[in-house]
Amino acid sequence: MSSTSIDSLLHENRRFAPEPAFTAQANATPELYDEANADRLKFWARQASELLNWHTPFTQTLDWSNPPFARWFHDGRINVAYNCLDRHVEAGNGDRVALYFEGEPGDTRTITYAELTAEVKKAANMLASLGVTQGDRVVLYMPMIPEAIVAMLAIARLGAIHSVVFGGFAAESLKARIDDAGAKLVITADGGYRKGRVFNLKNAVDAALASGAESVENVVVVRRGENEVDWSDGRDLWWHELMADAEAEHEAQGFEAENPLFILYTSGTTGKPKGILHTSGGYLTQAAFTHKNVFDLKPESDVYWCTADVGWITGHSYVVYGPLANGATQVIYEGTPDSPHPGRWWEIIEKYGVSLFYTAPTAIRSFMKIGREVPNQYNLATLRVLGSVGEPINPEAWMWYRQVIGGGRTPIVDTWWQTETGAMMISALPGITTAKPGSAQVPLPGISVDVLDEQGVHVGKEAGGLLVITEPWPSMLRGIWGDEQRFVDTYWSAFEGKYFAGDGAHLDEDGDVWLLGRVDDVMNVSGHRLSTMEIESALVSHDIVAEAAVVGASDETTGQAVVAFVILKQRHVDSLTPEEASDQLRAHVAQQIGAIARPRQIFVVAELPKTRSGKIMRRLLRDIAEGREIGDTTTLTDTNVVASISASFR
Ligand code: 6R9
Repeated sequence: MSSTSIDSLLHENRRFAPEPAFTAQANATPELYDEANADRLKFWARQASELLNWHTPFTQTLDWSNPPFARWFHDGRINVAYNCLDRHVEAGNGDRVALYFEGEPGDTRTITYAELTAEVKKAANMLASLGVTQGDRVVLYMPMIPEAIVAMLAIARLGAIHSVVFGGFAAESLKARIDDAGAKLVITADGGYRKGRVFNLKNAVDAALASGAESVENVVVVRRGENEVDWSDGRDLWWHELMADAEAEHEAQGFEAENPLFILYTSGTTGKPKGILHTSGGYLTQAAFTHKNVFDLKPESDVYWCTADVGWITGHSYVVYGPLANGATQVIYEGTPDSPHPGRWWEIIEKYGVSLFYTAPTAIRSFMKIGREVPNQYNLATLRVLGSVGEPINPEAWMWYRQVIGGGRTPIVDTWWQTETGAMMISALPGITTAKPGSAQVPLPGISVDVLDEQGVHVGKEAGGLLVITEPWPSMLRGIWGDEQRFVDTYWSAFEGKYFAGDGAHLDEDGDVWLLGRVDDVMNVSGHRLSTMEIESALVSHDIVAEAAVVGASDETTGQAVVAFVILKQRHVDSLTPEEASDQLRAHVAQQIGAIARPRQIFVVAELPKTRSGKIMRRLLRDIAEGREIGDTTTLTDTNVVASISASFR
């Protein structure tokens, strides 16, 4: 938490009151807060009953008798896929478009709720015929195509558990996740499009399975990239061939509200990613409630677009479950924002008349760098709510987003939440909240947060500390897959009975929350969570490295960037130039973890600064990586180390 960021927040005085015309038609009302404040559990019970369809209604809202293990609506029975599909068709909305798919090469598909329901029913029968049943884990490793959504919903329909692994992760990371989840099936594609080229996904699955992942019985392959793939007869099966033979009818069965829905791996402070476990009824309640009220969704008329990939939590809650539970019409786009031209996103907004748009600050900042001339060429007048997620949005990016993309009219909702929280927790409500650029502002109705000092004392107004969540919430994680103790230790041990989020926060004079970034060893690069430890482990796994330290240095576009400092093994010091070593190691990290983890810079150094107790002084390394004056070094064992590092930096 640097003092400069706190200062700049304190000087942000711009305010944007809601437009009366927006307020008059808004889904949210100020009474939502009153209702939730009066009786939080009754409030969530009402949302769960009104927003969702229950096979068997619940009678108990929350069982918190064994904290931190929560059970929400646990005696109710529900089918998540039925809520996202069949019930909209049964209500007469089968002809409404569910998905406008835009492939990167420009191919398109329009899929109605009736069509999506029919596909998911067939896919559920297909998976059942491969032996997938309640509680089984299925790993998805796919491009952003409709089949990814069909597969997720088909797995949910069977009461099985999906674990989506982002297609940018390398084979090693994929294997570790398949092993940890004990998946019996992998669904992938031959390849997907990115920046005008096909990237091969099937290869990585083959590599993962060649070196382990023995739980996997079959690999189902969607044809997308039409690239050559290796085939393992008996194990590998084409999606389209199985679907052609699948039965059309499938009746959705109700499962317990606490039936696991998915595992999603995310970076923590140690090297091993955590399998965050989410369940059904509570998760879907909060995903649907927040999507409806934070975006002011009018399912009959809005066109919604969230740019996240389904490999991330935002893609789970705000591409798949929230929008589809609410019967929304949405755009999904396969490729990158600037392919084949820098106006691609704005062209898509104009083409489909997108009205609700959800993206990340890193994307906004990269568009700012290109300039407003690009979006100005497109008609963006249909936009009426703009959302931001993934990292703090700096006030300048917020203003640009509102003025250049939102034409100075649209409310902006800066939504704070995490893989672990499952759904949005802190956000303005459009039409209700007077917005402050750069602040996520207020907990949503039914959510209780606080900012505490290290002793656990509330910090009061105009002060900074650590963000905690003080009451259980419906979409909270239910655990870490296979590691109960890590769940308790990571989130519930810092402050008695409270969830510790890992973020620093500041409360302003109104008590509004300003997020300040992670306080642990987790970096946030382009809105993606990466662990310093995980990248250090990858570096030291390379033969030439003796020791490595990784820091997140601030970066104008990506928020933070990975910067590594490595000490080479003696025998390589003279045989490799620092440039050669750096090139090899950057490629190695990309191959071990994925391209998103590739360090921006690697500095080959002779020593690393350590405290007397042997801890690497990351703060100093960050100072060096960001080109600042070196701070206090009095606890350093050898102050010359810093001088020699900064010398090699130049
Ligand atoms: C949804 C998502 C979670 C971490 C979180 C925080 C950062 C997310 C933010 C934000 C400030 C926002 N974060 N949204 N920081 N303002 N609106 O991104 O989940 O990938 O698990 O990351 O992202 O640091 O702790 P996840």
